[in-house]
Amino acid sequence: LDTNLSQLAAQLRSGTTKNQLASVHELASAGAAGEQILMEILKERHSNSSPTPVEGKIYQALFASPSTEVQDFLQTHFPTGLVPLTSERNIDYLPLQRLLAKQDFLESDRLTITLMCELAGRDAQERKWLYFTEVDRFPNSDLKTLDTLWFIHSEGKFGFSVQRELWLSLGRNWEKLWPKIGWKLDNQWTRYPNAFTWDLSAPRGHLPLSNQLRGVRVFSSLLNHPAWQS
Ligand code: UYC
Repeated sequence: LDTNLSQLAAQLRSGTTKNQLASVHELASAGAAGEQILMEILKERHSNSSPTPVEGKIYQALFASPSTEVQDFLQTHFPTGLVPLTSERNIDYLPLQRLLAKQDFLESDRLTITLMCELAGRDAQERKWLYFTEVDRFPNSDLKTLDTLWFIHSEGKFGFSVQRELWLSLGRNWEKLWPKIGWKLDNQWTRYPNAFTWDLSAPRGHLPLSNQLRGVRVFSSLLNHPAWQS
């Protein structure tokens, strides 16, 4: 094995998170030998614990590979991805897993809104937006599934739990949160959809979006949900 590749493998096994993410990137551009290492490490890391952004990034790198061997590996070991797609209301999160796996954050954001309306029930599905009372009744497991999918496929940048953590760190102050997550710039609301940033150059907590047109109650219910207490 090439020394450079072994160094990258070692860095991926024991470096800081930042270095691990960087080595995934480099291994992914090192051809079949690099992919082999990524497949091995994904298998050994995934067995015990809940998935992390490093595993999410390895999965994404392999997901983008044209190699049939790599695609067969993913299909065999991770047919629905890394996150258990748990739902208490029979929601199918696989299409969202696919969009996030290919880093299509704009379509992932749209689908997340659609899935949450589905989760809320028939009325919300027709209305196409949520009441905060519906959000309060969301099952913990479904919110955690959504959050973990966003979190591990964004290098740990996106997801409701990231937004919640920022909001708490700002003393629960919405006006401080908006510029922090890029939803307001120079005291102007960011315009949907084109003024938002649909890639990982976005600030932490930028996605998923929550429309503020009808006020902050829905977003407040999302960030205050009991799902994040446990
Ligand atoms: N939009 O400005 N937004 C829409 C955001 C506001 C507005 C959708 C986020 C401010 C209208 C999403 C921000 C505002 C529509 C978001 C933002 C406003 C719309 C699609 C920064 C005017 C057309 C899903 C906080 C000053 C639809 C959906 C409608 C749509 C997200 C206007 C995801 C994060 C206060 C007119 N905006 N939205 O909910 O409902 O429709 O009429 O937040």
